[in-house]
Amino acid sequence: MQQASSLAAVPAVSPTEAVRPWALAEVLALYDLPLIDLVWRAQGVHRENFDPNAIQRSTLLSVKTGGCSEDCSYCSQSARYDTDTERERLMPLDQVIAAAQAAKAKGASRFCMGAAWKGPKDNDLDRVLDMVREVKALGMQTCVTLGMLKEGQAEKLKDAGLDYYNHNLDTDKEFYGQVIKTHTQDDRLDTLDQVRDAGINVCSGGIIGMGESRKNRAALIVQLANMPQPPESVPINNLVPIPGTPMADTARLDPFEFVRTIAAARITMPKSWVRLSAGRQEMSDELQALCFLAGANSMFYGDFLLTTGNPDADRDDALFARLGIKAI
Ligand code: SAM
Ligand code: DTB
Ligand code: SF4
Repeated sequence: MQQASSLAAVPAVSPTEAVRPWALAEVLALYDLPLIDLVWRAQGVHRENFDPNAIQRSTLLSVKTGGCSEDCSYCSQSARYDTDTERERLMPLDQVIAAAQAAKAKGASRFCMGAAWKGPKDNDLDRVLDMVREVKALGMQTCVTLGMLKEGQAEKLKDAGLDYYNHNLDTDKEFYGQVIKTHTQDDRLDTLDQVRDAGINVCSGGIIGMGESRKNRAALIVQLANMPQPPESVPINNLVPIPGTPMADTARLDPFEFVRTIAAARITMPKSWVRLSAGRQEMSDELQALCFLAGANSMFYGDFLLTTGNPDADRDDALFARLGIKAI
């Protein structure tokens, strides 16, 4: 594989051509491009593979909140940190159905249910399976994020009609141990293998702005892009600093570095949906438009993510109208 060590060495990829495996130096060279060149190139790849004026919208619901055994340093839901997040038990089925109906009425095409677990116990999973069946019956795409899966659980989710499983690699292997100590990135990869083997679409991305280096960010993109089959959906989250967590005072990432990360994801994973995820509430409309120009074509829609806010649906509707974007 050619190692790109200078701008001249960035391979001139035909937009439709997926170049894999990606070398870290190649992706770092993408990050080093002038922003306009990088965004231009990402937009070219985007247009070859997607309608550039269409954005997929998913609504999130936290079906089990807080009290998680894991120590992820960014998370409001870890039992180890003193945050404002109140613990809540697994939500009753009728409340989940009502929330999904409301999301559908507002125009979301996918409903994502999140649980603050290391992984689901079998009896909890049975209740989530009912949620998946009922949401699917509404005619929506279904997604869950439940933590690490044990053998057989992915197949049960598939049988219930699950379309996507979200499980983020979150950060580069080298940086992972500085963020999370209660499990390893290999544990997460194991769950992703199970999801893939069960025939469920994979949704996996990460968080940036946690104090990682550009090299760490590029390495995460390389890892995702070089999977035997890249994730169908790649959420790029900007850290939402949560008071009480070890990351509460982390310095804010340069927004253009966020845009570069979206562009790098788009170029290296031409066929994947790249999701502009957490952190959107703090972004201006102009910055979001730049992210769409760089190839983001999916987002969370609705006033809440899991425990933090998201732009009001009305603000998003107005933004789409101003940009001439259609929701899908
Ligand atoms: N417990 C499950 C897990 O860890 O996969 C599912 C829920 S967990 C909250 C889902 C994802 O939300 C994490 O992998 C992380 O990428 C993202 N996330 C959590 N807290 C965040 C924060 N403060 N800022 C940005 N993203 C965050
Ligand atoms: C993902 O990558 N981002 C979403 C979803 N998958 C589950 C979660 C974002 C959480 C942001 C912080 C919070 O609201 O607690
Ligand atoms: Fe638990 Fe998931 Fe939060 Fe980690 S990210 S503490 S596993 S809810």
